[in-house]
Amino acid sequence: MSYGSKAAERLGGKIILITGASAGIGEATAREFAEAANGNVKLILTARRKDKLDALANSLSETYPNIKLHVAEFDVSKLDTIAPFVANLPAEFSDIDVLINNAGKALGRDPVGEILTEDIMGMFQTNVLGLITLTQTVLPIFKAKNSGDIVNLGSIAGRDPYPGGGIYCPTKAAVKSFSHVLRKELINTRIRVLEVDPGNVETEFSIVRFKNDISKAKDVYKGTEPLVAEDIAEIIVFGVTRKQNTVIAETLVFSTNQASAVHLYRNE
Ligand code: 8X3
Repeated sequence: MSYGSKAAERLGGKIILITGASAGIGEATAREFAEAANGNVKLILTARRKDKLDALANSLSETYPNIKLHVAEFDVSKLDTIAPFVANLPAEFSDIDVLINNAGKALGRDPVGEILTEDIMGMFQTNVLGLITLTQTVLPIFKAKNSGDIVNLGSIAGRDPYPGGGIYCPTKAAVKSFSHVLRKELINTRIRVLEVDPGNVETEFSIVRFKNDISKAKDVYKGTEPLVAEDIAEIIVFGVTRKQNTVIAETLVFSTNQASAVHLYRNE
C-alpha cells in the first residue's frame, strides 16, 4: 500500500526492530515498512528461523537496494539472551526508534486441567516474559532521546477470552495490561505505545497452535474470508506513521465476517 510522501518522511532512516519477522505478521510488517519508506529504513529482522530471515532480507534488498538490514537469529523466549542481544547490536542499528513486539504463539486448545505444562510455559515465556523483557531492555534507549514507538501485538483473545484459550487468552490480556501501564508511565514523554489486537488472521498461527495438524488449522478459517498478515501490517505501519502527537493506542481488527472471538460467519 502507498502511504505517500509524509509517511516516507516520518519513517526516513528510522531503526525498526521486529520480533518474529520470519513469517506471518512480522514478515509482512517488515515488507510494509520497507515499502512505506521506499527503502529508507534500517530494519532489524529477528526470529528463530535464520534461513527464513535471510530469504526475506534478500528479497527486500533486491527490491530496495538502499535498505539497511540487520538479520539476527534471536529467540525472545530466551530471556537471558535479550540484554546481550540489544547491547551488541552493530553501532548503525543500536539507536532503535521503533520496537515491534510481534513474536507470540498459541499452543493447543486444551481445557484447563488438561493443558500441558510445556505449553503453558511456552506461551507465557514468549508472549509475556519475552515481550516484557525486550521492552524493558529497549526502553532506556527511547527514554534517552525522549522518543520511540512500542507496538505490542495483542489479540481479540486478550479482550474476549474463549473456551480453549485458558493460557493464550491470559497472555494476551497481560500484553494489554502491560501496554496500558506503559502508556500511563510514559505520559510525560514523546514515547508512543500502540497495541494492535487482531482477530482471525490466516498465518502459521493455527498450524503452530494445532502442532502441525494442517486440517485442524484450516478448519479455523473454513468458509470465512480471514484477515491475512498484510492486513495487520498495514495497520501497524499506518499507526507508526501518524504525526508524533498522535497515538493510535488500541486497534481491534476483525475480518468483515467476524464480530467476537467466537462469532464468525461461515459461508458453507
Ligand atoms: C489470534 C486470534 O481468536 O485465535 O490471536 O485468539 S484467536
